Amino acid sequence: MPDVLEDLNDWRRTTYSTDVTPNLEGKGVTVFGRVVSIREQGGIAFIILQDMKGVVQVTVHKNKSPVTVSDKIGRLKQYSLVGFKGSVRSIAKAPHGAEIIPSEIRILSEPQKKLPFDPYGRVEQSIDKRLDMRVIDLLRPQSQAIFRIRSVVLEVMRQFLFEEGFIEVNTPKIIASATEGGAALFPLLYYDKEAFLAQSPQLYKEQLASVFEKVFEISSIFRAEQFRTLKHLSEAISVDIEQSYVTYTDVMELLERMIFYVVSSVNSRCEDKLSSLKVKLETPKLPLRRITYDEVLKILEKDGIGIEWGDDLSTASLKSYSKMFPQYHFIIDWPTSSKAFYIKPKRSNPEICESFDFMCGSVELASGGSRIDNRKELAKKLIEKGLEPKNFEYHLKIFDYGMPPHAGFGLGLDRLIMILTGVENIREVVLFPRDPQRLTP
Ligand code: AMO
Repeated sequence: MPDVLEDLNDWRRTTYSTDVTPNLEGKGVTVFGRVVSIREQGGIAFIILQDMKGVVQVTVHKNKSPVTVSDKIGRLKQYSLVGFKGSVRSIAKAPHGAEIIPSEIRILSEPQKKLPFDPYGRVEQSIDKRLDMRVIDLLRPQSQAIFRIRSVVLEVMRQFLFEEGFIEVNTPKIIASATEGGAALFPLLYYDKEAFLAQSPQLYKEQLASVFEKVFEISSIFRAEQFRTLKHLSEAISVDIEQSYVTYTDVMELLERMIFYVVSSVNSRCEDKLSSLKVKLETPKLPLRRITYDEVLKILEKDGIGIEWGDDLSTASLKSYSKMFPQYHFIIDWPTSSKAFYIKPKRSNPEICESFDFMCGSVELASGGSRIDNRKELAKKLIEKGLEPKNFEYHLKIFDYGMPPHAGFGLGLDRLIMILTGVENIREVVLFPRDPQRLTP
């Protein structure tokens, strides 16, 4: 370790970078952060320091500074982690209109290797290269903006759901049986038994809604997707809600109000982050459009795209149809055969079920519906879907003790963040994404 490195000892931060403003003129401050750049000009060194809030300029007049400071500045490397004690001076050209004239510096850590790429540079790196060194990539202003927006979204969603009277629950991620028929499972050895990673908290959230009435969970869902696409991950985060004594129309209304709240909050709290990503968010006008599956098929037919009634909407057909509906909307009343076994068929026409997909353009952000709340009917649907009721006995037996009518949805958090930050690849909005080709970092 080079001899210049020092310990933190009794140094503690007094001020964040963005709070170094002309208001603090002449005041003493202690700041910490990473050296973004060092520029020398006519015996003056300008250092840009980045901390969790932003950047601050530290200016060293080599002749006027204490020898210890100018000495260390001479050896300071880009990307080092340092602390400065100094006084604040107003200067219009500096970020936030002020800079720090340091009286002391502590170099706490410095890079031992050349960075694989410059996170502050202008050269665009491939996403794979960036993900291989994700922690360095996270220093980039764009990545910072994405993950700070993501954190605000999580915060305000929780706030919204708590205000609506929901309680947050945690359900097991090592489970005994599939819930989302189509999407493949990750099997694992659980002691001497076969188990799976949870595709969804579906059955647990339904059971819990029978007791707590309004529950939500924000957690990982695992899908063994076979293909690498821009919208699919092997591990995604889902915002799941389930509510008793309501139907799918009520939870759609809840979902659209939640989206309205999220978009309004991101607009008011993340203005600088959105502008650094060059994104303008339009607050959705409620109620959102509800288009039936049958209507979508008619629209596609006019466009020359034939979809067999009962089939899912292909990516290509959604691309075409989304030109007409580029904003948030619902596709409702899907064929019963196209949805999971727990979705309730309509009493008036059991070929159609009380279900919805929540879309933004061609991106499916959430799906949900009213649930079957009767044991016999649920067992029958399991068989129709080729599933074994005995594998679901742990769930079916709950219905023997009374199950209220209930409905809910699962919202893909990562996909929502893609829309809110305007990125095309879902991996951009996940810290350490998992896909068929990526298991590290
Ligand atoms: P579904 O399977 O439609 O429904 O999943 C809900 C939402 O989760 C997101 N999602 C994904 N995001 C990224 N990568 C994936 N591989 C992936 N798979 C799903 C999507 C999707 O709309 N139990 C039901 C929900 C319910 O009815 O409450 C379910 O899991 O945005």
